[in-house]
Amino acid sequence: MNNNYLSVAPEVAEAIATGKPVVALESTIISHGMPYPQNVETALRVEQTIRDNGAVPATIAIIGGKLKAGLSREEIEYLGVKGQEVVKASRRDLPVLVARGADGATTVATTMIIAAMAGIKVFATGGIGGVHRGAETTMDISADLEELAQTPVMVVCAGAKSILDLGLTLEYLETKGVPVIGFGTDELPAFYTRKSGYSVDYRIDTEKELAAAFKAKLSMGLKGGMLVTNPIPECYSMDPEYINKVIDDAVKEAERLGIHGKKVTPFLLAKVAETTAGESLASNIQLVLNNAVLAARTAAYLSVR
Ligand code: PSU
Ligand code: MN
Repeated sequence: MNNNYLSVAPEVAEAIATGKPVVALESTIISHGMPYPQNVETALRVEQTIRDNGAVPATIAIIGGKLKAGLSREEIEYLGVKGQEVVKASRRDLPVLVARGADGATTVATTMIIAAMAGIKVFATGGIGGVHRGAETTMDISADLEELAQTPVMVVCAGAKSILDLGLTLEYLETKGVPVIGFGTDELPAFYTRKSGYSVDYRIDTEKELAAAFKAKLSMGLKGGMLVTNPIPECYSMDPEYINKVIDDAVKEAERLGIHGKKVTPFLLAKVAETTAGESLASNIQLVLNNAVLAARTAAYLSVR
């Protein structure tokens, strides 16, 4: 594949060319996932954490129609200040945004696409999109799942929030042939909490083995990625009863207001953050940092040639 739209930051390009570990980061979490200024502070802290763990960070976004792998501090600040005004860009948004020279904050799906174009194999985030509750009538299933089925990037997350139907999300991933790994756990973590009641496909306890499994997948030419779910550290996890009640209320309110399409996830995220008065935000920040550490260390094993 060759395209004139991809723009890889010099530091990232150098790392890829010389086989140094690189970790991709998404930008919807900056524009739509957290409020300003915590979004910018967190994005910069996550980048620093990746550096502290021996890898080069590549935050991904669409700026002026360019698919950027590696943003400057100013570009991160720009996306953070514009917040929800930036277009949330999933796979289907790419053609028009690029042709128009517009900006876009990349979801998990789009970040995977651009990471793969740049040659980056590991990506750290907070939560992924999935099958929404009630999807049997709304058909609201995140494009993130289709991307995991076709694009060769390892996504390190803290599981999925119960704004989704976690059982249906796992069924969908199984159908699509996406391995769901629990890092140090047999149970799928549910973002704010370490437990969900659902099992992962495999438990893996070391970064080295995570890398080995993904290398095997790539070597066999099996298309698609791998989902690594990393539980939030115990001390930052939230009370499941409390957070699940907050999420249930947010889902009901979204239904009542008739929110649909791409607005659903940002609406639910904002509602939960608002109701919990920042408590969930603190957990959210910590779990992203935790995932950044795991992704950076795993990328080191993947970059050994
Ligand atoms: N879930 C979270 N935090 C997020 C998102 C999801 O807990 O920030 C964002 C991610 O960018 C994800 C996107 O890729 O929302 C999914 O949106 P949708 O459900 O519309 O596909
Ligand atoms: Mn959707």
